[in-house]
Amino acid sequence: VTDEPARDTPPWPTTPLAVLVIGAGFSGLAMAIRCRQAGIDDVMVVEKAASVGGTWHTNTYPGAACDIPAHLYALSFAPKADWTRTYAGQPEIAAYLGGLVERFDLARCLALSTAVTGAVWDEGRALWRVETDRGPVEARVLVSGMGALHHPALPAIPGLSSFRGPLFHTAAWDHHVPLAGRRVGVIGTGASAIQVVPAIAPEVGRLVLFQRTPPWVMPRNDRAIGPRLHALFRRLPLARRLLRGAQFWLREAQAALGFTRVSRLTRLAEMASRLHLRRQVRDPALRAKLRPPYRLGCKRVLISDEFYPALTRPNVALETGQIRAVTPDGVTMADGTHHPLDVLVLATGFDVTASLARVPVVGRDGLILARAWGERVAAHRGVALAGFPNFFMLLGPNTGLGHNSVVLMIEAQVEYVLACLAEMKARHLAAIEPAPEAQARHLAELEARLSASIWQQGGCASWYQDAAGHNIALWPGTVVAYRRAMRAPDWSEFVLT
Ligand code: N01
Repeated sequence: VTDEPARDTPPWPTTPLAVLVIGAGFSGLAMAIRCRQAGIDDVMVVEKAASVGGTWHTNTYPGAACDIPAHLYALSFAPKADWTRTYAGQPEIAAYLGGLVERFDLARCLALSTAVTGAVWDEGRALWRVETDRGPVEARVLVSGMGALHHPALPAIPGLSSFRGPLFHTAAWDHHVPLAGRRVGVIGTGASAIQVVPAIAPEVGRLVLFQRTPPWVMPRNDRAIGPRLHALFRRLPLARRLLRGAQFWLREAQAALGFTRVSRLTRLAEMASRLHLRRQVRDPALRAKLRPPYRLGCKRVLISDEFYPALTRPNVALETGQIRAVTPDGVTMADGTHHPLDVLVLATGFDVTASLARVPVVGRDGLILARAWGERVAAHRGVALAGFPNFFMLLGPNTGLGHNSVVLMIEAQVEYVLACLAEMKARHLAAIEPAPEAQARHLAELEARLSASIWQQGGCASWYQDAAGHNIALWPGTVVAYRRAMRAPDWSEFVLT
């Protein structure tokens, strides 16, 4: 994906907007579309990249694809009949999101290549003063669609910056670097790495995969979806909805049956994953290195039919030792083994709290968001925060999913925010924010459920947790339960002024 210059930039607002949305990924685009459909025309989305798409614009690494079926990973009000595979690749998802701009006439409310640098709540005027690199803008309501998987986490490995060859993170893939015949190292074995490794293994001269913790991997069963089904889905939208419904309920059943706890289902899934490994890797020594030492579900469960076979290729080595240092010409292990490399890829994940922490958001009485989150990153129902009036987060704390499509969570949140906006209009409110007691109650309920979850009990560390071990990323229930809780805001949980 090339960054094209921004087009159709709307005139810069000189009077306060009704709604300003930060980020033009799934969340921001959904918010803008639904605002417009609800009759709120005075909405603008600012996006620092030159194109829409968010994570699907930036993550262009070879093999990038979604591990949720495409029909389920699309907005319910913007279906697409002709997804070409069960699991869509990054180019197709990026094109889908790009297509929403024309489909919903968003160009006039989209400011691309515009970075938000800070936002301050103006109590006297009851609005947000937002600074961008294009100038200031004011809005009565500020919505963050910045996402969590956004700022690359770079590993604290000694000597990293001394590496002489090309070195880049999966989320900033350098497509100018030729890989053919070269010695490539990949650090990490999460969702990004297991897609990159099989995609580049046939091309590179030698690939060394540095694994710290082996992932649980399940079969993927990806299939091409042909023109016949496309035609059927176009002629008979009900058929597409039935497929989406089946994909949804299959995943919901897993959560309802206890996928978020150590349960019988966990053991069954572990057996299925071990069978997958046994079928794909004949070498017992390699198999032993790939057996996870923690319970399935503790980290994100990965799906791939190509990852294990890629590791059995003669030009691929799995290194499970501890990395001592990166040197100018490769990676040295704690036992002294040295892997000479030409290119080093960091598939080391994301700093999940960085997005909002790096953009100073200052609420009532000078309260800085990063400081409000000092003890624990949290939000009332994952979307709003006491002390931050008229501020909403999409895919905020504890609203990610390990089992189903996050697009469904985003839609529930967008509708919740719209209900708040409608209430503000109907009751001529200047400001709305969660009551601290309601927020504390929500958090206590969340913590109680999380403490019994597989993510706390499964014996692993992951990006779901903060340094103190709190899971700050995932919703510990079904999507149905979340949607039910979000169907209509309970005004007793809010301070309305
Ligand atoms: O990142 P990760 P990711 N030395 O944090 C290792 C979504 N996503 O980009 O497990 C050595 O999962 C780390 O090791 P360990 C999805 O939600 C979705 O892969 O901590 N290794 C781990 O193996 C996903 O969960 C899709 O021991 C180091 C890896 O780096 C999320 O993004 C595709 C290290 C990081 O894994 C993040 O996935 C891609 C060090 N110092 C991403 N530091 C799809 O939809 C870290 N590691 C398919």
